Amino acid sequence: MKNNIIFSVLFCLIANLGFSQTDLPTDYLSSDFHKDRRESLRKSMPENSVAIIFANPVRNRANDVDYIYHQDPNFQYLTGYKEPNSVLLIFSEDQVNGDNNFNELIYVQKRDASKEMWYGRRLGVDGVSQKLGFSDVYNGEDFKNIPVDFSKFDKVMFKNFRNDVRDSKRNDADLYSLIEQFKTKVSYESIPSAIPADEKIVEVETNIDVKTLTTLMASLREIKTKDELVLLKKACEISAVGQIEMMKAMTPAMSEAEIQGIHEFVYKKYGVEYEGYPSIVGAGNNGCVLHYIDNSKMSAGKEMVLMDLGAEYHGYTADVTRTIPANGKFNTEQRAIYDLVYAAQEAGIAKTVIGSHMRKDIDKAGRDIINQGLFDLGIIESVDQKHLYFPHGTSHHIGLDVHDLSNRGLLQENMIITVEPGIYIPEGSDCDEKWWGIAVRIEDCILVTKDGPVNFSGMAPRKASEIEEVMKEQSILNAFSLPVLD
Ligand SMILES: [Mn+2]
Repeated sequence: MKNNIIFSVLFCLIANLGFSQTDLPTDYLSSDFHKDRRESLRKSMPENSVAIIFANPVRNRANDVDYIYHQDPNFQYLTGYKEPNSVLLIFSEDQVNGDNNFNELIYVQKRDASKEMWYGRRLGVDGVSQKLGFSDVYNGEDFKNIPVDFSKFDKVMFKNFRNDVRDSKRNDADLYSLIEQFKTKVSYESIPSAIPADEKIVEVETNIDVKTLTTLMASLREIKTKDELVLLKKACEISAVGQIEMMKAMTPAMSEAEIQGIHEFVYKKYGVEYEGYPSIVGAGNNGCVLHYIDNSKMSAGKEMVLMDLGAEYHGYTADVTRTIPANGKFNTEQRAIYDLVYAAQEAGIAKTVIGSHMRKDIDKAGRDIINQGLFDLGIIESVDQKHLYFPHGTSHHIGLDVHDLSNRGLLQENMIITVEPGIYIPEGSDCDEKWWGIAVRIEDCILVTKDGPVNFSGMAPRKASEIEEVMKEQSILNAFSLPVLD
């Protein structure tokens, strides 16, 4: 009882004084944007269907510390709600419940004075209805009484579960409970993919569909709206500025971690919330590990440093890579490989136009150049030789995910993709050892427009000679000296 009084007082403080939110960014996507996206999804849904989208789970880092929460991108796209433990339902047609008609429902985290004191403000039912523009909002604990009979729909569409969500016990409105309650309501145990392979003898009649929703969401998300492009452009430009500042600041004594820190410092100066993926900074041979995130080498020395980082601005992430010589000047071998990758990227960017195919056109254009070049340099024995020096594809969409959802058809206006050829020659490769430890990737974010490709990250130099010019500039960061510690 005493606790309740304390919490009530706290709640008033939190609601009225302590968390009055002022001086926030003013360029978040509006509730109208999210509402419009829900309308578009609804229009694309099959007749008599319902789509169910769950929030992302909270992930534990260790003991009582969780990883920073990141919303499920589909959920984010359709709602703008950033909290966990919630579920959204979108119906293809109006549903009737007594005298209430609805075509969408959202169940959200309940307000809780003590939790909010520790972890920050929750929007709650009122906040979600006022700020996010939903008219039918409920607390998660009401989900078990949802006024919906799922058996009457032709299709109940959701993304299949991975069964990796923790049960926090004691809470019947956490994500685990919402999912378990949902599974019971839709007779989830009867769908073929939920049954162990050796028991799949009888074809089961079910209205559950765990495939279509992803396709529908991809059709929406792969074409960016005007509002999304504003945020993506900003994310790309900030990432490019990070690259430029790092080119100026680079010295052979710098560690991979310090280089990472300079990029991320620039991001924060611009109000970026996160990195869109763990930052990759690999000097020399480390650059050959495609997703190298240890960033633990103590000094870059005479190597080239591959820097693949992306600012995530209001949910939208860039993906930009530059590879630069730590001492400011490419040596002969570094320059030969660099120029080859540059030529491949130029060819790929030129093909980033309406009607192109990411693999058959963009990737092929660059790969042909790289194969010919590796042959000319004597690194491979024929242009058709199978090799692992360019082991990844050239392009992917970017957006709320760094590898954004897409149906991978032909390019259309307002799609935005990366063009990122690379050459990686690990130590011990079957070629002259003068090439060993050279790794180059150049990556930009290219918008497809009626007037051809637009490079959102083009502010950061890509040409070898231009990189060397920028690296001659001084950086204020070189004067930043800290005490030596034992
Ligand atoms: Mn990429």
